[in-house]
Amino acid sequence: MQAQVLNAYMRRALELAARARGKTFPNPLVGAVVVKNGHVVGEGFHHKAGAPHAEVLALKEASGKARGAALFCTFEPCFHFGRTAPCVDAVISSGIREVYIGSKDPNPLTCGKSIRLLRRRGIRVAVGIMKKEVFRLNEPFFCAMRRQRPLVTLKVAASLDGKIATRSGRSQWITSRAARRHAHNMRKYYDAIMVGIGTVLKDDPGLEAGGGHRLTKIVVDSSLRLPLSARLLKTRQPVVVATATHNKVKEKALLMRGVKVLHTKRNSGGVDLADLLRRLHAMDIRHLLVEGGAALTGAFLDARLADKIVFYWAPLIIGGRQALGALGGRGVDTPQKAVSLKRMTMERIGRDFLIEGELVYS
Ligand code: AOF
Ligand code: ZN
Repeated sequence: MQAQVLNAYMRRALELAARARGKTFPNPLVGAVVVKNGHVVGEGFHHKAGAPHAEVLALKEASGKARGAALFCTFEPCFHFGRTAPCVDAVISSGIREVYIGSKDPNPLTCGKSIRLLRRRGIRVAVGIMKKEVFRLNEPFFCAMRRQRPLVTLKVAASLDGKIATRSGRSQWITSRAARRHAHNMRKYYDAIMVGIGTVLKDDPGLEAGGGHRLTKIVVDSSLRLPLSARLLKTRQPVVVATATHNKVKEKALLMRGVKVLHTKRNSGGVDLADLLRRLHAMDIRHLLVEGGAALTGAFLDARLADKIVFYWAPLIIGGRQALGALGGRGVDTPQKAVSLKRMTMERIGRDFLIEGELVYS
């Protein structure tokens, strides 16, 4: 098959995979297409963790037509017994003759093993078709497998002059309703949301994603100040409090409300974020949205642990030396050391701008 044709089928598999965006955590987004004599005879995608894998669904739809056909899958079929049986066995027994793979599965349980097995069984395998696109669709999963921590995105909403509050501490509202609604909608693409205790004490946010989306709420609270009446405790979503102190009475009260208390290593700023991320990884959290405040987002940058930023930029000038800037922490001491943005995009949301990019540390 020509490269263009291969890409077209892989693009279809990617399209299918993307339909479940935000719904498969902790699993990746995977799509599969079965092609016979130039016709698509089976399609499938992974809907959610615990549900059948993409390849199995596509092969099921193709049924007998899979014999002698080509399979396009965004990920290498799995090798292991997990929540489901290995896809690689299903591929082999279906009589598929050629397998076109977007990317190797970075999960060490599979990582290359299925590719080798398929080849040993005389099936033609090509790997790396639209690999970049597959990677981008699954960045949280690749980050988890390679770095043993969730992918971290910082969300900031600030005025033209980079302020997130006025000199008297008022912050409602700097960005428009449209931008706020947009930010709220984006929460469904994450499996965890994090704020610092300062933000909870000041704004008492609910941190909901809506639509029944499961979003673990995490509060970074070095000295366990979280009020038991906090709004974020009032829903069924899981809540985690990350702390660097011990307080038996408070911990028990939190536990009674279903809150998980995570004790992390302590550093000069309180909770050690690298340690916290390791623990969140152990809880299978893949994609973390850090919503503030300035101290927490600044600490993520100082620790070089933030991967991306979404910045809502309002055309308002607040001014004032005492008005709080968007990012706290220590920051850098020369412009050469500033964190820069790669693959930046900018779009208009109502009257505001949304700037997104990957963070590059110098
Ligand atoms: C595939 N096809 O559609 C997906 C794969 O717990 P399980 O059994 O659902 O397995 C999850 C792992 O399987 C996941 O970590 C990743 O390595 C792979 N995902 N593989 O062949 C699929 N979603
Ligand atoms: Zn599988």
